[in-house]
Amino acid sequence: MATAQIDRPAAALREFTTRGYAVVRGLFTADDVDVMNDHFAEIHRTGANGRYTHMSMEEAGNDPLLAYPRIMNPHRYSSIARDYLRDPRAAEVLRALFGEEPLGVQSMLYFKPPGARGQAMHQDQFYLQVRPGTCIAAWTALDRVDRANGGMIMVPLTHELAIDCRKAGKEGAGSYGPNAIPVPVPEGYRGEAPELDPGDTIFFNGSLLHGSGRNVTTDRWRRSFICHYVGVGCETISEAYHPLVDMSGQDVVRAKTTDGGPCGGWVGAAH
Ligand SMILES: O=C(O)CCC(=O)C(=O)O
Repeated sequence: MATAQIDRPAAALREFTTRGYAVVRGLFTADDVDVMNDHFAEIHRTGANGRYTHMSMEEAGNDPLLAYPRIMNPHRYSSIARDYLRDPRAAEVLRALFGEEPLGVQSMLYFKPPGARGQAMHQDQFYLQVRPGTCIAAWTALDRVDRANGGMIMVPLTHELAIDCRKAGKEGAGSYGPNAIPVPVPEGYRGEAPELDPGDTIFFNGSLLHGSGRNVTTDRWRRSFICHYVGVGCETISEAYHPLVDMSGQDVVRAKTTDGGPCGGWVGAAH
């Protein structure tokens, strides 16, 4: 008897449209996860010709995030990261969610070792400043992820709300960086923490409120590869996201705005 094929992009679109985010199980294989983990460990070890720096645990005063800071935009110098940014399996889902061709604008690898602080609640569009429309993130688990090791907290339906624009510079409790902007969960909304296996990907709308807690385990890392995308119809985007990359791997030009900044980082402009 023939088994019914699951239409992955269509299922993701239904969930994404109604809730603001969709979990796609097994988007990447165990082999893909091994390739990514090995490659990002190599960047950490070698420094990628000065493009990535970190402290030893001793220099870092045992702060795991200083010893293992995130790797920003490895797709700009690593063909492995660039190939995963434009992976056909992710692109197929993104085409359904955007309703048009996607362009990659950012990649990040978070190591999030045991003890590492989480990321204050925020909306990505605050940083990317995409016009028209918004961005979509594809957040791929590279370890088994749950609340204890600092899994993502997603607040369904908040993608329908305006961007909460507050001034940067306030320390977010338990946050990655000193300049995080904690956005409170609005009344009537509730965060949820999807449990993920390595290779599962969360696709989420740029307006969706999300963040993560501290990794409170003593022995479980929470590595993740995160890419941000816009639709091909994007006209302007924050200057931190250039050049854009199309799904054939070519750089693409769009107008720059001086608003925004790297995701989760310093935003100089007052909003
Ligand atoms: O991985 C995390 O803990 C946070 C990631 C995040 O907030 C983002 O990609 O926008």
